Amino acid sequence: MLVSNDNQGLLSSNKKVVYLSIIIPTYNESENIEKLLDKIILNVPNNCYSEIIVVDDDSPDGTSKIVTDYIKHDEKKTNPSINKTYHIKLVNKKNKNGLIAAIVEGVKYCSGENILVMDADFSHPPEIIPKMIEEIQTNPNAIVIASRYVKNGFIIGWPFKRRLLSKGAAKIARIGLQIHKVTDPMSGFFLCPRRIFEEIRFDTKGYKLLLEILVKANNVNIREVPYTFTDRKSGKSKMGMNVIFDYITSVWQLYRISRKSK
Ligand SMILES: Nc1nc2c(ncn2[C@@H]2O[C@H](COP(=O)(O)OP(=O)(O)OP(=O)(O)O)[C@@H](O)[C@H]2O)c(=O)[nH]1
Ligand SMILES: [Mg+2]
Repeated sequence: MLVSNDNQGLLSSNKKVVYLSIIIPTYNESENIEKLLDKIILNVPNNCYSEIIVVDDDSPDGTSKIVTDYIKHDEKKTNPSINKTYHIKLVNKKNKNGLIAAIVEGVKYCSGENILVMDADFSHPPEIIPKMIEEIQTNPNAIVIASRYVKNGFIIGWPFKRRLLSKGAAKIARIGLQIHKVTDPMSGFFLCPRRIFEEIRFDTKGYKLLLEILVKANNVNIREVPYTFTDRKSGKSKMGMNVIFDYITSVWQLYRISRKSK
């Protein structure tokens, strides 16, 4: 469990302490993961106890070895007299069966009260994490979504075709699944109470876990935080025809589930 120690002035701030688990699914992210961990540690506010859980599907580029070394080095460099407010875990999966499966596996290792999910490729800027935490503090029963499509949200680096595809897919989901209030239901960057994950049985496969949460979660509020999505600069995208096919299949599956529950 995430245990509280107060050696870094953590409880001296007026804000309530947040117990946070951050899940980062990785596949061939050797060029990004080290820098990303540095950035997350730097940006998580000091009223948080956090655990960072990297879920790697045995990436051939050695991502998990980099994380293992990072954890060892981090343990050595930390002054033992200072109680750390974060720790890092690596979950090494042996089978690659998609992003949703990786996140769901990561949830089993979480002990934080709240779970934040983000990509490893710097499309999701760690600088937004404090704003998302502020939102959940004022609204503990909310799903806090980092959104590209709410006012002041932007996308940098995507060609017109990719933007169109993303906007079109979001529209299909919003209309078809009746989640009109959410501007970015396909965001992969969100924060919510752990209980929401525990109450849902995930049926879809592929990429869009938030969509399934939005369809199945009961009695939750939605908060959206604008951010600028930047296309990855390092490593390879896993986006392809199979991702599009999985998306269509899961929207259809969720559509049938939402109709049955009415
Ligand atoms: N563990 C695991 N992680 C995955 C898998 N597929 C993708 N990821 C990770 O999930 C995150 C999102 O994947 P991306 O390839 O960036 O996919 P995307 O963001 O939809 O596509 P781009 O916009 O092209 O970057 C990244 O951190 C990937 O490393 C998978 O099968 N298993
Ligand atoms: Mg990406």
